[in-house]
Amino acid sequence: MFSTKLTSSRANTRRGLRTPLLIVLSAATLFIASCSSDLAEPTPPDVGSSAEIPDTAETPDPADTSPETADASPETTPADQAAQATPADDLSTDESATGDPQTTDESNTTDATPDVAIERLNGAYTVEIVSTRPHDANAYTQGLEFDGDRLLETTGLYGESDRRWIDPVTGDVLEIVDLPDELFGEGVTVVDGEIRQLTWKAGVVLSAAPDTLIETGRDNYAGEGWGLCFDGTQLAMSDGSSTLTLRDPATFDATSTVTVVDAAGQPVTRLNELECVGDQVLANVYGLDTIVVINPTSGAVDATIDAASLRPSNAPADDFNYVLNGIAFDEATGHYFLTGKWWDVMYEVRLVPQAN
Ligand SMILES: [Ca+2]
Repeated sequence: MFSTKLTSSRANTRRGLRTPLLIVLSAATLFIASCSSDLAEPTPPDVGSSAEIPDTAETPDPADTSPETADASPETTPADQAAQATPADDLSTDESATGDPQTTDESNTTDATPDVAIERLNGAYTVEIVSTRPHDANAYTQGLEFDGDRLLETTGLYGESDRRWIDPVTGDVLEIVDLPDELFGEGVTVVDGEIRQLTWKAGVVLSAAPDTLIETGRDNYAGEGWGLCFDGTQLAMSDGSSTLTLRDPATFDATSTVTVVDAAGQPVTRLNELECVGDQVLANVYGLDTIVVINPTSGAVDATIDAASLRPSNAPADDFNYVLNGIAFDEATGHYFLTGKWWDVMYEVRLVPQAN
């Protein structure tokens, strides 16, 4: 069950680390802003070009720098701690910081249509909020997926990574298992009753039992691990570049790769958290409020989803740690659950075609 002691300890640790981190990130953000008026986020290493993303390759990868930077100087002032207070100490009771899910929750009333048909997405979409749910603001979200009426979430950072079952209504952590400190957790999916969780740079995919979340095995792969999803036949995996790697779900062996390109034929880099929906793959684009919808056979971007309206009050603008990064499709309603790293809320949304 959810351990208050464990979470409080983790929360205190991270809060203590956040002030120097913000200083470094603010400096990086100012530098980036001086280089680009269009995008204030950095480009992680080993990514290609993209028409939407200016070249900011000289800026450090925030995922790469944040743990180390944070470890360097953990001092935090009382004022900082107060300013950084989150609802994570008691997710079940603090509704003031989470948008009061009761006032906006329509999902279990008139809007729910069980087991809706999955429509292929094509064109440009925005999101319409159906409900707002609490989310652990100490969760550096890397993967999110429904399994029945539970949500499976994985988190990152060295020494803070875990996998957890959460209640999608209350946001309560129902079960949690930490990763070893040397593993930086990434995306997750469930394959035939087995959890598969990526790690960032270790080249290791973990297996775990759904009932207990306890690790049951490991397989290796080449390169970085970012996002993962399973369409019922094959796995799709991202590595922060514009490449999707398709894999055999039993062996985790790569079966093919495809380069994701936008309508202008430009590679779409920084593909991050994934969600397999029907025969399409949705991908967060790291550092952007945009989700791309990919044909995993051709690599074409069939659709885009503008989720810029979702950034919560606890996520500073232009802070590339608090980015959108969590997509879970709810087959019961056809809605999507979206959240981000360290966000204190998770949104249930429906997709709305953009005018014109
Ligand atoms: Ca997902």
